[in-house]
Amino acid sequence: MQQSKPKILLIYTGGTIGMMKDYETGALKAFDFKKLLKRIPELHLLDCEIDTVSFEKPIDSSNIKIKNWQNIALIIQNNYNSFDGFVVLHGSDTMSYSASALSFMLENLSKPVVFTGSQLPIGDLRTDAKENLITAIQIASLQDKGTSVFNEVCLYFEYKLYRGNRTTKISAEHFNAFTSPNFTELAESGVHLKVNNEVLFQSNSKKLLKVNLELNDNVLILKLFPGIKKEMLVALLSTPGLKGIILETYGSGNAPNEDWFIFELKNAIKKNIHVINVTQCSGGSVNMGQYETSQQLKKIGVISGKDITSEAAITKLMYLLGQNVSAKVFKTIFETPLRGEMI
Ligand code: ASN
Repeated sequence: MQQSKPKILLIYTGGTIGMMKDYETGALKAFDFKKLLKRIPELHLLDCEIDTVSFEKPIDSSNIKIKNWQNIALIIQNNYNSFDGFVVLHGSDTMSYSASALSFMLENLSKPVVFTGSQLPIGDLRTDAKENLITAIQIASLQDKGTSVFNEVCLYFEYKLYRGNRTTKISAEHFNAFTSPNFTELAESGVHLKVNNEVLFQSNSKKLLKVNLELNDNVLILKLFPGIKKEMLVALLSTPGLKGIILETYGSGNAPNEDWFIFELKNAIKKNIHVINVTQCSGGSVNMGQYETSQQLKKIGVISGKDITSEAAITKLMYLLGQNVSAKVFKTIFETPLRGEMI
């Protein structure tokens, strides 16, 4: 008996992949999806069934908002039982944020959700879009004894498949636009697709998919720099409604240990504003207490982001706030890996 082909849902949100030059301004603008598909006749040659759905108005990913993440999550929820895998076509600028957000929103995922896009539009002769799209679809279709090989939110770009919430965009020029500084690739595409089986996320497949739509965006990221002034910190921390802040610190989680700095942070924590320590280094982990310049942070209750990316940290913060996690356990839960986003 012939086995049925895997069914893949292609979700088009926008991004360079589907852009064309505006005749008047010369700037790249998101384009109609149907016309985009006509440019890739190769899709018909793939050994899977592909269905497509598009954002009503495709966007440049610099315009992405929580409501767009909710839209993607709802599309996946509504089609979850009818498809074997999902490919999300997305602009590369904020793809790591979106992949991170979706990893938290989609709990107990047992099917692949693969984000991809490109640096050049699909209509460009030298485009990187075709390879990215075709391999992303093959990855989403990959099965072993009838079950999906990948059960997590991934990001595929330029021959590498990454855990989505471990990635960051590093180049506005190279086709190799992403990296995953603290976690090895899930797979690499060469003559063969080499899957790194030992590192794949093991979901509890007995549990049903739970879609968490609530995210709280009363959050901000503050990157420290030598010379940061008290007035700036005070102004940021008194933002009305602020619930949490990602503090991008130096090295292994170090910050100025001047009295005013520690005092303002301590004050914020007292007011139930969560402060998370994430390193501005592209690799490595926060280790509060290693230096004198991080001992105080630890003492006043700053949360360790360990080796998390800023993209995953800010979306994890939005997610946990959206879940109304109580102040008592917030630190413990934040410091626990939920979707493989930290050690
Ligand atoms: N500005 C584009 C976007 O993020 C960049 C890209 O897709 N390469 O939508």
